[in-house]
Amino acid sequence: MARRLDRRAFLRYAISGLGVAVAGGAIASLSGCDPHARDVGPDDAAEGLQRTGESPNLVLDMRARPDEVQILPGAKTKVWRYEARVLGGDAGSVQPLPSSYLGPLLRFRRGETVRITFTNELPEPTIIHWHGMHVPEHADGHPRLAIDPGESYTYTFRVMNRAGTYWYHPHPHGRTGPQVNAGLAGLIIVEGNEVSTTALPSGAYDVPLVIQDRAFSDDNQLMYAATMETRMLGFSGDTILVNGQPTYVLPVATRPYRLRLLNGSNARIYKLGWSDGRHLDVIATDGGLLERPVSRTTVTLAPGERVEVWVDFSQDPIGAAIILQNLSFAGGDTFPVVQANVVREEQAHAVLPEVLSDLGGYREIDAINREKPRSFTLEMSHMSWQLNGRTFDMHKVAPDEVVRLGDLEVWEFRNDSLRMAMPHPMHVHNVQFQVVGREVLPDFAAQNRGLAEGYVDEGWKDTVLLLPGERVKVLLKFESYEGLYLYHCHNLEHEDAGMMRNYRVQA
Ligand SMILES: [Cu+2]
Repeated sequence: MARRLDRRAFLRYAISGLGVAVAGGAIASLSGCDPHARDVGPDDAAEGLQRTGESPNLVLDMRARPDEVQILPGAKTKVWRYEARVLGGDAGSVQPLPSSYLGPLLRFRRGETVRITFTNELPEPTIIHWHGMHVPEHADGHPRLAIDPGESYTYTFRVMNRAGTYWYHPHPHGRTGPQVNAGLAGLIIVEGNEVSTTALPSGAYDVPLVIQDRAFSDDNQLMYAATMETRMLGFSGDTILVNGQPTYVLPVATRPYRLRLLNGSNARIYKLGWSDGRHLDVIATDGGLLERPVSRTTVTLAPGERVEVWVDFSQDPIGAAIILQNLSFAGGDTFPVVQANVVREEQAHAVLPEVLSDLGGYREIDAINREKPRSFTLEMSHMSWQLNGRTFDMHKVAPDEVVRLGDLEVWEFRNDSLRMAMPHPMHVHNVQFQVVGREVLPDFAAQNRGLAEGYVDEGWKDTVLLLPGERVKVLLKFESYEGLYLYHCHNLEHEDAGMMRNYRVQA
């Protein structure tokens, strides 16, 4: 039985932030995280990229096409889905997700080169974006590169990211929300030399979990509405799917697991917690393993974000059900996301490593604009979401959207406009960044607390949530590639409605 949720939770959330009088505009510090003391980038910046003349270590053929899958009992659901197969090379693999509309799990090895030829078999233009990956301009999936039905596009890039959990999804302008909703998304796992790789659960104990919400019609078809309401709030479904399936049950043994969680929803934010109150041991964020595990009673996961969690079932009896729940916030429901059923005994003398990885990192003091961060105001104007008063323009780049190749910068996102307060998960293409500051207007602190306590700002990130009244500072370095990239809100309806801008990296 699929679970239906209260669709108005987001509306209430938005309204709760409206019309709040803010005196003075003083900013209270909510939290900050230490800049990391080493200046090693996330991806071996100095290494040259275009190793021309060299043949790729992995060659994939991918397509997007209409299909039908069994999601709910009864009629099959019409979806759009990605397919992939290996044409050559051995530096990775393609792993289909059984009985799911999701695209196959792509495994890449760090340092290897990949060539992917993508063919559009949909009835409308599309293009793939490799979310979180540091790739050349031509491979980033900018909407101007969208291809028509029947056309193909070839991506060639070297896998420079840290080992971790990334993903891919469409990025055509104005149609990303409906295309993702129709089923187009898949996971990427980059494998590499993590300090603690051997100490972490692997194989069947390393479980990818893609969390999405959908709305179904009475005959089991996906519903999607682009209305004024969804342009404002984003589209939320009333049925939770994990790996494309409702009521997701994970049979587990009495041992530790590594869960890789992606929020692949268009707009829904999750406040995740274990049903028995055990803490979540977070081991990784968007850009791979943390330096050390962090413990949280809840973890907040916004659209586009990933988090990896270690969980140990060795003390749980056979027959126990431990549920990863979404906990109520802003008037929404508490509901199960993943139910782990303990089904068998198994001895594994694995312990959670104290040190997980060499995180590396930048220092704010080294940023060229540390005195005056590049700032981006998130606000509603003329009934549209804007960044510094601008909406998306396919080819335009404003003077304050040009950065220099090799520069380390501080960017500050400011969600402190009082006109309309909404959460915005901000995503920057081409980079992994560090969160080095997070502040909240005092009048918003209390209403945000339930979600803010679940932030994991300690690791490398490419998407960061800003709740109403918040300002977030990030450190980012523009390495390896010149070209046109994007920054945008990852609430896909906000993105489609224009809450996206180009930025240019130039030498
Ligand atoms: Cu937004």
